[in-house]
Amino acid sequence: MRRSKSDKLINYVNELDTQNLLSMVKAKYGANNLAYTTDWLPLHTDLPYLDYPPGVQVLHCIEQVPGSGGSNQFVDGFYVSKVLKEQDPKKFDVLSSTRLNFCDAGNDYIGEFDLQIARTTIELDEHGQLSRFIHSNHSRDSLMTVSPERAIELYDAYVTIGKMMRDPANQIEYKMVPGDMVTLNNYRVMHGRTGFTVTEEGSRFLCGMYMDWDIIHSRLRALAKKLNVPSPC
Ligand SMILES: O=C(O)CCC(=O)C(=O)O
Ligand SMILES: [Fe+2]
Repeated sequence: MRRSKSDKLINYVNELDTQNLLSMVKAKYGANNLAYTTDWLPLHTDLPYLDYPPGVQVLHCIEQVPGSGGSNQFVDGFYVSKVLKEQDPKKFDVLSSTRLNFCDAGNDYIGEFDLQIARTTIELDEHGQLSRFIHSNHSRDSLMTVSPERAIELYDAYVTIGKMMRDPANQIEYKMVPGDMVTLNNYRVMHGRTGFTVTEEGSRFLCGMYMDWDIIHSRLRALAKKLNVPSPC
């Protein structure tokens, strides 16, 4: 098993990571994922086609392209949802009650796979509070299992929140340098990347991994007990 430095710190890696626990994010010939190209990678949360997507993602920069390109954008999905709710509650309701279909199909080292799920962009808990924000347009299925009338409303709301997330005022942009490590709440924060060019001067390589909130919370509680301090969760 390959283990990263961050894994040793927290002592847990999501066993469902389909890339053998760690994902090697670099441009590859015959890439089966947009992340493994040099293209612009639109804002998304990871693995939306799983019933139980990983709660936390870690991206560790090993190599970065010199010059332009290869920088990351981060957007708080809860923030854009809250603003949408204030500005257009009907569209917020559509996005929190209408499911989109997600899929990922292909062939990799475990053989053929065909992952599919339908879920809402905005998930609410029993008190109507935001509990998850899941978005990935490039993992969205062309299939829509709602009525044509609802599909029109859904696209309308989807375009509105899409414009909000692409507004630079709602984004943090950062170009990682080797040694940087970004940790993201994958149930809330979207990440994207500008396109880049691989030259003789340099390439780009990030090492990614996932963790689950269950285990992080469990670790925090166990540590709080051991250190005799109040548990943060
Ligand atoms: O290349 C990047 O900066 C991010 C790639 C990505 O989205 C991922 O590994 O999940
Ligand atoms: Fe990603």
